Amino acid sequence: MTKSSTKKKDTSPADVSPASVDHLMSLQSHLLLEEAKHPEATGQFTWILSALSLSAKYIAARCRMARLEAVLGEVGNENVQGEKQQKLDVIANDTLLRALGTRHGVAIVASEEDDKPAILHTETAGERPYVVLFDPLDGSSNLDTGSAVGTIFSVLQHDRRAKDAEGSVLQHGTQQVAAGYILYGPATVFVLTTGNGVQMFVLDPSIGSFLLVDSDVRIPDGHKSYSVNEAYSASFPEGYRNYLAWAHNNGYSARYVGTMVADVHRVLLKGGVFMYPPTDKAPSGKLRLMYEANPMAMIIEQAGGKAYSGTIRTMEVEPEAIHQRTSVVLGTASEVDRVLSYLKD
Ligand code: AHM
Ligand code: MG
Repeated sequence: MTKSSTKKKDTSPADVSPASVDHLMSLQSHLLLEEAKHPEATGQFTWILSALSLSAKYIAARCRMARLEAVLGEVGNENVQGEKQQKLDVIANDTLLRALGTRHGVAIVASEEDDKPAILHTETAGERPYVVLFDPLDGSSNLDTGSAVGTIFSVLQHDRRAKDAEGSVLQHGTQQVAAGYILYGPATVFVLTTGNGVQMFVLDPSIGSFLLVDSDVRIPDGHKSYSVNEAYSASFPEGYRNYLAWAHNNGYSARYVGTMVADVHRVLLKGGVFMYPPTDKAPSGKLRLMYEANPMAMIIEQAGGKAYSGTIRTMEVEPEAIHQRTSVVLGTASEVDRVLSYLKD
C-alpha cells in the first residue's frame, strides 16, 4: 500500500504513478514506470537496479541461512582496509559482482572490499554509461549475533574523460544518479532514491518480490534521539561532546546497533541524528565517503534531512581516494543544524 492510500484518490489507468496508486507495485514495476517517463532512456539504468534487487534477494537468503549453511565467522583474511573479512562479506561481494557483471550498462564497479575498482567490459567501456559502488555487507561483524546488516550502493555516470577507473569513480556525491541501501533485518527492506524522493520496498519472500510500501519517505522532525558509539566520546572533538552533554540534559534517548544501514534506517523513519565523529583511532572518521557516507547523504537529503561531514555538506566533500574515510552527521534537518551549531562554536 502506498502513502497516498488514505486519500481515496480516483485513478484512471492513464494516471498510474507510484504517488497515486493504491495497489500492488513491485520494485520492478516501479522502475519500468519511471523509465516510461523518459522516452530517451535505454533501459540500462533499470537493468542495473534489477541486478541490485536480485543480489539483495540472494544476499538476504544467505544471511537468513548463514548459521545453517555454516558461513558465519571470519575468512581469516583482512580486506584492503585492514578489517577482518567475514565469510558473508566475500559471498555478498561475489554476488554483486556476478549480478552486475552481466549488465551491459555498467562500465566499472568499486567495492569497499576490493583494493581497486573492477573494470568490466574494458573493450567498450566508453559505451557503458554507469559506475556502481557498493559496500556489500555493512555491519558484517554483527552477523554472528543475528543482528541486522545491510548493503549500500551508489550509482554514478561513467566519466569518459577520466584517465583511469579510479578517476571515473572519484566524483562528488552531488553527481550520484541513484543511491540506496538494503536492510537485512526481520524484513528485507530496499530503500531507493533516483533523485526524485525516496521510495521504500519490502521483500515478500513468499513471492520473491520487493513491494512498494512508501513512495515518498520523509524524515520526521522532533524525535529526541541520537545514534552514536558513545563509548568513544572521550576522544570526540569538543563540539560533539558538548552536543551530547546538551542532549543528556534535554530528555534524549540513545539507539545504536553498530550497523550503519540499521542505524540510518531508524533515523530515516523516526527522525533524530546519526553520527560517526572523528576519534583518536579514526581521526578522519571511520565511514567510507564513497561507499557509505555519500549514498546515505543522498537518501537523507532526498527525504528532507541533512548530511554533513564536519561542517561541510557530505556530498560536496572532495573525493581524493576511493577508500577515503570521513566523519558523518546526518538526520532530521533541525537536529543536524543543532549539532553543527556546536561544531561551529
Ligand atoms: P563495515 O562496513 O566494515 O561493516 O564497517 C562499518 C560499520 C558501520 O556499519 C557502523 O556504523 C560502524 O562500522 C560501527 O563502528 P563502531 O563499531 O566503531 O561503532
Ligand atoms: Mg560499511
